[in-house]
Amino acid sequence: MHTETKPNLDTAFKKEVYQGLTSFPKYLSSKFIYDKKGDRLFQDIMALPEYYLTDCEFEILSDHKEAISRFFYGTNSGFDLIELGAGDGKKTKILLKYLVQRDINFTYKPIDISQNAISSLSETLAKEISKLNFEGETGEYFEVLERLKKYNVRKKVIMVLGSNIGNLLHPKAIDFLTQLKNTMHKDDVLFIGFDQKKNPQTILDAYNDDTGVTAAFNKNLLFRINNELGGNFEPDHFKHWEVYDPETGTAKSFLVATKAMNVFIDTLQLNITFKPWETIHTEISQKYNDDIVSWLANEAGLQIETSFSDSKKYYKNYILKK
Ligand code: AVJ
Repeated sequence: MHTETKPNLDTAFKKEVYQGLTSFPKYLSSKFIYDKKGDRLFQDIMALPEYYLTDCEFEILSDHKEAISRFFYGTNSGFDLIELGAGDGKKTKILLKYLVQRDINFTYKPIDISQNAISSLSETLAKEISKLNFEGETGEYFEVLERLKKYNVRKKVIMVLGSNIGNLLHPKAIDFLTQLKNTMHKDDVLFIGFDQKKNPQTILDAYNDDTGVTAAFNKNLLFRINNELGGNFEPDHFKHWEVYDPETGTAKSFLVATKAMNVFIDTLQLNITFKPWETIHTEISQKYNDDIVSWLANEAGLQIETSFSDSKKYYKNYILKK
């Protein structure tokens, strides 16, 4: 009898790739897109004219930095500004510069799943805002939440920009917000961005640029499996496909096999077959309105204190409290 040796699934990446590619229908998690190349492709996405999210949030932070900061200020002991999914910090810098210029007592604690992002962020911050106190950390949201509990000496401002929460389905988003709430005290605030429902075409275009940047970003999952897990995916034979459902507000990304294929992933000792036009679901980017945000917040035991919007009303940043 042929006995299979069990592959050693000793990292989240291996475990989840194995899980997702042996499921039906197949899926992979977008959180694994972000290696050095993925980070760069996401920066390219943020610079796309179609990807309105970044510009809208930039506008909100620039126009309302004074009003927003007022919710941050604590007592004399100052506050910790903890950013989940800090990325390249382009938008955050507006607030950081404003706070440092005013000699506000705070420490910036950026956390990101990408070690690469945290390293380059540390470098640019040291250069551009030399008076800033900061301590960066690497990790996934849910594992990092545990560590948040240790920042309990003074007021906490938790910041989640970029509508990053949109990668989570509602039950997971509630879970995430609940866990954030559990780390918060009465005066702590959660400052969080939610991309809003709008013309479905505008949303679809944001995830479907014809320069192919988003396609390359999505396919980076396959490149990472090839490079890090010894896979032999042919990314050229997968097509990036985006759908947006205006009823649920969910944008969904897929990689679609354009022909029958066999793929072998060496470190997982895994053979996968693709039928022609078979899909891998890779990402959701949820869109919201005030009712949905307030429902999610309430489910998690949080309240909307106020919100800030851009002039086109495409995007909103909310101040949530316990
Ligand atoms: C970083 C998760 C907010 O979903 O809009 C951009 C990632 N995916 N284009 C998003 C993304 C495709 C982005 N987030």
